[in-house]
Amino acid sequence: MPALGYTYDDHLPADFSAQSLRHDVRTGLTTPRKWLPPKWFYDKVGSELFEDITALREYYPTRTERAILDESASAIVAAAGVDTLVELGSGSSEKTRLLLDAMLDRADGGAERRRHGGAAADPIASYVALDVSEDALRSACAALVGSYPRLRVGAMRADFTHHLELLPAGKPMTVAFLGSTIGNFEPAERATFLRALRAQLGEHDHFLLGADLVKSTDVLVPAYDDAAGVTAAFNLNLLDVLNHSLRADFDRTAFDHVVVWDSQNEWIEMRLRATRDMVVHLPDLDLDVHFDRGEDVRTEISAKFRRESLTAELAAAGFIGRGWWTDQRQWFSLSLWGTA
Ligand code: AVJ
Repeated sequence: MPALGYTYDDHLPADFSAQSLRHDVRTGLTTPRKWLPPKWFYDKVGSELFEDITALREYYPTRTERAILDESASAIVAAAGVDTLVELGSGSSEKTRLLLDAMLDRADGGAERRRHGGAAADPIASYVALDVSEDALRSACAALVGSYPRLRVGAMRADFTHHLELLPAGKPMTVAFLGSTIGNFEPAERATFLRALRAQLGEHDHFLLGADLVKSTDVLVPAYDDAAGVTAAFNLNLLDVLNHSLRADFDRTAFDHVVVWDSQNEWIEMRLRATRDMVVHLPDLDLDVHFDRGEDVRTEISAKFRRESLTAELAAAGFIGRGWWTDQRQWFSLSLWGTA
């Protein structure tokens, strides 16, 4: 047992983030319809701003998902029969605690087993956190080790869009993908991701998905364009991330935070709109980027789902519905999927 109390496996090269950021920025800013992937929002400041977003009155997803977990974690765990929980994009692993509590309670129903064999501290369940951020992994796992003496905790630094083949095999596992992070994928990426995940799961494994649902634009738009301007600051921080990590010279006062509901695709788009003509220099990429006044850079899509179409997408990837939990207003869903 390592002194940390958790195992740490790094599957990414040390310069992974730097290299993929360079690649993404070059790709996204040299195309006629400029875009940047949302994963680069989450530097230290961006992660703090996201935490602030989750507490906003207008931003319902986090608290709604937590309310569903509060209500239904035991039912979910009972349906999945979880021994090993693997969480993709685990971040702070904060909401995960509700699932871990239910898992440990359930495993302890085998208190019998504990009394008759093994020391009191033998692990009765396992949790594997998978994230690209070493800082997030280490602080989340250290905190979990402190709170859950009977949980085996592992951290995997990996990118869930590329490294699903690294998922642990053996014990029946449930792979959790919470917070509607899946909404950041475009439909084609979603299909690829779901198939890749399905290929890693055995017949007793499950997939637990947190997905935000389609609802009135009166609710959706303010959730991404809050009155206090926290989401605007979160969006604009992306320019600071580029300035700091690529020595770019974006003037963040020359961009507006723009939120659009795309009713065709049923997704929210966040954009940064240039308020004047300008040239931005990215010396680390040996690149100058021209912006026209009024030109947009798409920084995020946040797709919203319906039960029927989600079920069809999951079925196309080889998953079968095992449970659907939602809040009273049906704003957010947690769904459990089996493989056989
Ligand atoms: C973390 C991707 C689920 O899409 O709602 C919050 C990120 N962006 N406000 C979302 C986000 C703007 C969030 N996800």
